[in-house]
Amino acid sequence: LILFFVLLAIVAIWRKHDKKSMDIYPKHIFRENNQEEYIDKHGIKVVVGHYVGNPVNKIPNATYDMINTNRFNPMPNAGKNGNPVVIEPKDLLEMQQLFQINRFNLMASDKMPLNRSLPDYRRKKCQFLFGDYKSYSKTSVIIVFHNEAWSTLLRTVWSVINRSPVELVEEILLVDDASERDFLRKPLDDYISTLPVPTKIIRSFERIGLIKARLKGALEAKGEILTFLDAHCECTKGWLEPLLSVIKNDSTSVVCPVIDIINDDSFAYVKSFELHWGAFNWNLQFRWYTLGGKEMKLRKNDATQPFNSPTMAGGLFAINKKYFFDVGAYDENMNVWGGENLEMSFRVWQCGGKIQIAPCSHVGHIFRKSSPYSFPGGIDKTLFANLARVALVWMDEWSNFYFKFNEKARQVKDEQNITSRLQLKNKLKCKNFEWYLDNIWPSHFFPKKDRFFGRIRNKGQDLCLIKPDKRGLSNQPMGIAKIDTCLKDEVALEMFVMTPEGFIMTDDSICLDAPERVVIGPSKVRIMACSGYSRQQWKYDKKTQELFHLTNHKCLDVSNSKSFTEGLILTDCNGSESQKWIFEDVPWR
Ligand code: UD2
Ligand code: MN
Repeated sequence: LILFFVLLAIVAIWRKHDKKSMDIYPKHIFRENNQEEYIDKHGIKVVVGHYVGNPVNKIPNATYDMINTNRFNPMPNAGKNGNPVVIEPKDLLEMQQLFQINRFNLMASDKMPLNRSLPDYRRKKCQFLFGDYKSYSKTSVIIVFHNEAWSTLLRTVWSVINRSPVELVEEILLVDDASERDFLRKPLDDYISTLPVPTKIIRSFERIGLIKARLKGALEAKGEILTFLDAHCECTKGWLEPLLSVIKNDSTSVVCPVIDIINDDSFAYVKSFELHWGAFNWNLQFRWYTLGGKEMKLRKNDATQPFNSPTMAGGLFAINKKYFFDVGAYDENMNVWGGENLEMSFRVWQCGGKIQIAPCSHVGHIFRKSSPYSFPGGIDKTLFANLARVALVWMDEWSNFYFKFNEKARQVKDEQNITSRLQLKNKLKCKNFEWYLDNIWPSHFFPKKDRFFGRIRNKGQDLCLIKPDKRGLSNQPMGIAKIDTCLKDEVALEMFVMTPEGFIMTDDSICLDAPERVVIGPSKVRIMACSGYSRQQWKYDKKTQELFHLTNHKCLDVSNSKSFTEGLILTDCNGSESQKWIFEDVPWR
């Protein structure tokens, strides 16, 4: 009997041990090539799928071996100083094959050392602003990843180690969202244990998505500040001090660096414009805008000060840990990818905090044209459900506006249980969306009650004013103003807003624009970035149905001359049908 129990105990211990050794790493599955399509936050149609070759260009699929092997093989000078990586012609086919895996040039990345050099991208003045950095709170740097490449992941880590003051980094936390690569298991554990900064890997066994992965990291973080990064970034000199300095002065400020571009093909580091801020369009897609002329002037003397941004891109930011949890962390019912950046932006602003960009802080990020991973549950159940939650919780009656033009979000909106998020909103006494629009983004283009919203139809031709990029004519949102067949359904693509000041605009912050000075003969009318200048102001006469330019008093007309094919023109008012415009209200409230 004793022998039997001893045997049982041994078996139990052995099984426990075995289970443990199996459980250290997430499950390893390779899925089928499942492709999905969606419109990304830059408005581009994106195919999500798995290592699919391009049959048109005869690029074969990436092989299992390519996907699961770490091919990091650095050459000391590749990518040096932020320069592009050169690939030899004999390697081009393999390069394209490897590109499928992460949807960036993996071969180029694998040629670059983990600590490639980069110039100091800051303005001179930035170098002298943070002398007291030792008094700032320490940060945990949290990097979440799913199937990231070895070289990009560890280059991110090394850029943190090499370019941050040691006094300010408490630890680096890598959160593995159920990656399926052998080299991200034991080899990564072993590598991490050799790093000079305390670095830990937190593993999720199930695919939980980047939102819950970040939450997991935040819960384990020891630092007073949390700094989140995507797993394919490169921090540049002096990136951290400006972020932590803002939080030292105001613990309710969520601070983002300037996000520079690491070219997805050449891995060249491209500095981006410092004074960009974030907002969003009618489809709740994140958009960058440029600081307006007035604000620019204000900043002429000092372009190093942090400035407010209505929304953030989402991946790169620092936040006080206590504030992160006080203000509601993340919505735990958001899955996989997308929408969390707007959710956090609306929440922080409406509930008393700020989103800011610190122009002295530069971090590079690989922007990809498509997504390398699957969306478990499908895009409709993930991305659009996330966006539906954003709208339901934070946009009040404005959510109707979003749902009216976004069928996919409309279809999943009734399934959402948002009770706990509404309780949070209540508890924090958050302001409403209208307040946010009026105060945080006064130049927004949403159809408030004081303005016209709908279609603008030409009476003579029975055609509608369109955005230049409608119907895939080009990806340029700007160009000559045109009219085209009015669509049967009410589609956001052909909707315009006319403000009380006379700006006729649409959601990419583009406005109907014509030269101010009166010229002889007709002049072209364009759709251009809204400038706030009088050349974009119009007046509509309901009686005559004429739409005329506020300063030169000419009428908007349809061109019939060859040199102005298709385009709209400004010409002397003559009462003809082609100068008559019908403003068709589209109700949405
Ligand atoms: C942007 C953000 C990203 C996130 C996303 C919207 C920047 C530069 N990037 O898109 O941080 O806010 O918009 O949700 O602002 N990941 C997981 N599990 C997943 C999917 C992704 O861990 O299921 C990781 C991924 O490995 C990466 C990070 O999450 O490190 C962001 O994903 P991305 O790079 O595909 O997102 P991106 O840059 O297109
Ligand atoms: Mn990214």
